[in-house]
Amino acid sequence: MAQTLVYKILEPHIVEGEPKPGSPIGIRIDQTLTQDATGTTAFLLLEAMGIPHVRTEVSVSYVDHNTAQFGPENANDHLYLQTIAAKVGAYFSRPGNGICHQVHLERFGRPGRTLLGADSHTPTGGGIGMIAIGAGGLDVAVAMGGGPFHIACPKVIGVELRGQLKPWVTAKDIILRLLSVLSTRGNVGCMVEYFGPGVSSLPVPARATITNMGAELGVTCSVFPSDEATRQFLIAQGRGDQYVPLAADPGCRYDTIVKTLDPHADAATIANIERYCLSPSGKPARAVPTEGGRVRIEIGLVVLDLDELEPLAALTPSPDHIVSVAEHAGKKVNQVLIGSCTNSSYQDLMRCAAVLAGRTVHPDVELGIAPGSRQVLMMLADNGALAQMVRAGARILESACGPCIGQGFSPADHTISLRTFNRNFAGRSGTVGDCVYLVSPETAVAAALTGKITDPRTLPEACGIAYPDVAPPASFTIDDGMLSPPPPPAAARAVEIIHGPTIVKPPSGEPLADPLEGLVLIHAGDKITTDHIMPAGSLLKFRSNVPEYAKHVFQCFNKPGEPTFAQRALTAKAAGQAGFIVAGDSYGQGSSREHAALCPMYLGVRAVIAKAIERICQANLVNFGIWPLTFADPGDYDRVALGDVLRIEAVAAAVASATHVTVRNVTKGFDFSCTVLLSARQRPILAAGGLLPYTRNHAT
Ligand code: MIC
Ligand code: SF4
Repeated sequence: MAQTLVYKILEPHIVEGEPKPGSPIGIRIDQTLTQDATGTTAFLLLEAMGIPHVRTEVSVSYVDHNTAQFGPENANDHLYLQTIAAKVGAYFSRPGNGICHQVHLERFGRPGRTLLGADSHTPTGGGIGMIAIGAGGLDVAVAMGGGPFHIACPKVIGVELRGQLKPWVTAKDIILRLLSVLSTRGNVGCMVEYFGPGVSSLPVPARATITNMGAELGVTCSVFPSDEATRQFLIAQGRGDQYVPLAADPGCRYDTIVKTLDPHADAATIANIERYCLSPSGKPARAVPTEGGRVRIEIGLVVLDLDELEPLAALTPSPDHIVSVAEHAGKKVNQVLIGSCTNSSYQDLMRCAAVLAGRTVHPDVELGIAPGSRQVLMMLADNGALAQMVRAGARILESACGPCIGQGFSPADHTISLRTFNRNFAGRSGTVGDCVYLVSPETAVAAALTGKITDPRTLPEACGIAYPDVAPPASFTIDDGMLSPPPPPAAARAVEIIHGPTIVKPPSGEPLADPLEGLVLIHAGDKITTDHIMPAGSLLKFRSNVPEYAKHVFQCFNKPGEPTFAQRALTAKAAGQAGFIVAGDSYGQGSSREHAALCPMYLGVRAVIAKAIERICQANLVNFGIWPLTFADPGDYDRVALGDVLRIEAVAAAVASATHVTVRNVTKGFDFSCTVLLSARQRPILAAGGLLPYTRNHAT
């Protein structure tokens, strides 16, 4: 049977289960990556599981998130990561070497391989033809030890690219358009596969921009074929021998995706689905009324004509809040930031440098540029582009995550910040009430010069700036001087792992009480992101200290003068009462940070009941002994309130085998039903109190 590319790569990696959409599978992981903000916990858990040596083809520990180093915490983490990497046989990418996803693409990504990363943007690797998946650190630690990674066998969403991008329209505009069609919700359990005549004109880093933001779609990963552009990229990285051609079989079929939407809330998405999607029978997709005043649309294929695309932007608070740049042209801009793992490649920055050459940044605009890697930075420095940027008035930032994770460059109140990043969740920039537009580097640099939102296609006429057509380089500068390979075994044995005093051993989970009675500690809305649950920014330095970091759980919902979420949770815990989190749709969107489960667990949270829970979040909850449940009838969400006491009987039996469980609202005196979101593999893990106690029990 003709196979999709996803299944061509996935099938030889399946070590448990059947390759049928929806059925649980375990896959062999060839490569792993961790970054410092998630990696410290991942390696501490690796140690806790007693895994002495990595058993993958390649495991890389990157330091790119916490590079600010205010106080000793970050540096202690770096030292720990450097020593544990040497001890267990992982590569160590030192601070300054670049953002994990960019460096991994440059130096390690290989078509046809699987990559598991403790960062939600790991799917960047799909740009080079990998099945690259983001996960919690504990799952990555298991994969480092040679264990399989478990997912539901995916549905495959086909995206056909036709035509070719016009000047000033970019890969970022492709993924923003796709976000306007598929949105950030309802894509759990799917992988996206790109194909069609439009693919060949996109170089690997442009493909990686698209697969990177597949994370915002909520899909497990996205993948491009491995073709001539992939071969050229690998040759230019001195790794031509790692090329293998890979593509879907002609005539393969993509899965049907069904969306049920509210015509009032989702009008724009419905219009975009009807415009850009085909039904399973190949006709234009059409919305059909269904129960509750909602509509149902079946999507067989998404078709994007690249020559029809225009520059787009995503507005705060969501990456799927898409508008055309032309529509917003003329609005005053105070800050422009170019970088992040989405858009900081050599070609991205060369185009920006060419636009800036011989010109000056608008006096009211602060322009920050962070090259994605030391390779990119060195090449810009060597060819003079860096000097052009500096001369134009850009502030050059370290090759790291920086402002993308709220580490500095918070915009002024009531001003517009244009960023080439991938996330614009409210407040992520560090400014409450921020107004962030996610845009392409071309749109960003246009605003940097004009001081207002500008459709870059107007630059030639309005400012005499010709489109900078930058070809992919025939060879990249290869210097792995800041990438330490694992030492030989004898040297590794002599390495002492340095656990600095600010690194606190992560707590382990416990089995659920039976019956489980608890207090609703929060009744949150839709799209609760991991940034809401466990904020980053200036708090990132507490990642290796759960008791300290846990003080900030749900901090954005705390009210002045009232006890914080953490205080209320700890009071309940001290009184022997469990905590429940109740939330709406898409709970746990965004980051892979397992602290969004680990810290609530530390505070005594034992169950999350939501309308829907995102994939990585669901896995992290189980790994840390928190029971993920969804309302069988979403209408029950409104019947539960903050402070209600909920009770679940016969917990052990439900965790062992039930598909549904009855929850009693003790305060209001009624019962409601919840779906038990557990795979067969996860049931004994939750019963044991999480993956760590489960592994420990099975080791003895
Ligand atoms: C992010 O972009 O939100 C992060 C910071 O890279 C996270 C990882 C983390 O929280 O450490 C992610 O995307 O997984
Ligand atoms: Fe770093 Fe931002 Fe990419 Fe996350 S999204 S890995 S914070 S650059």
